Amino acid sequence: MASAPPPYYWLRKLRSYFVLNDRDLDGVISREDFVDYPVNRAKTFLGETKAKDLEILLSQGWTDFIGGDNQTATFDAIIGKFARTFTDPNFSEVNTKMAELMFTAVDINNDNMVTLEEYTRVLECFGVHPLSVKPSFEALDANKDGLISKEEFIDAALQYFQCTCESPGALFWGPLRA
Ligand SMILES: [Ca+2]
Ligand SMILES: [Ca+2]
Repeated sequence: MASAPPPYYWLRKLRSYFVLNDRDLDGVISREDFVDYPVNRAKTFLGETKAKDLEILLSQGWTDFIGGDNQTATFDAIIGKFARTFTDPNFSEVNTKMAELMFTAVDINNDNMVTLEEYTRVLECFGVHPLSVKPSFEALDANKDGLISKEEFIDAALQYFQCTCESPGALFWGPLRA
């Protein structure tokens, strides 16, 4: 079966996600890059409980979306995993579950809403500069009430990993980097 090359804008988001996570710029994402770096920062920025939530989420993410059983993942390997969005009807469901888990980690005070401060602290765990967070927050806040609801958060995550054209969710992980 012939398959079309992945759409440019979708690839650009995946490239940005890769660049964000390749902490030591060696061209592969290791488990240390993907799990240990943000979890260690989360202990400072989010506290031990949310750092643990994040560790569970990212370990699951590593297995399902990034490295699988391997210790490192190349960009092509990751593209292969995320390209399931074009072939696997259950991909949305898996992605939604991950986004729900992430919302739990992001909602630091557990009031079911994410504030700019919470989102800033979480993205800082991933190495996004605080000054870069506000445009993302505003993009994700679809109803413009100054808060990100669980639904808005999940929508944006699905847009990031599944939309092939430009959408507000492209800023889910901060500004595009590639
Ligand atoms: Ca909150
Ligand atoms: Ca909102």
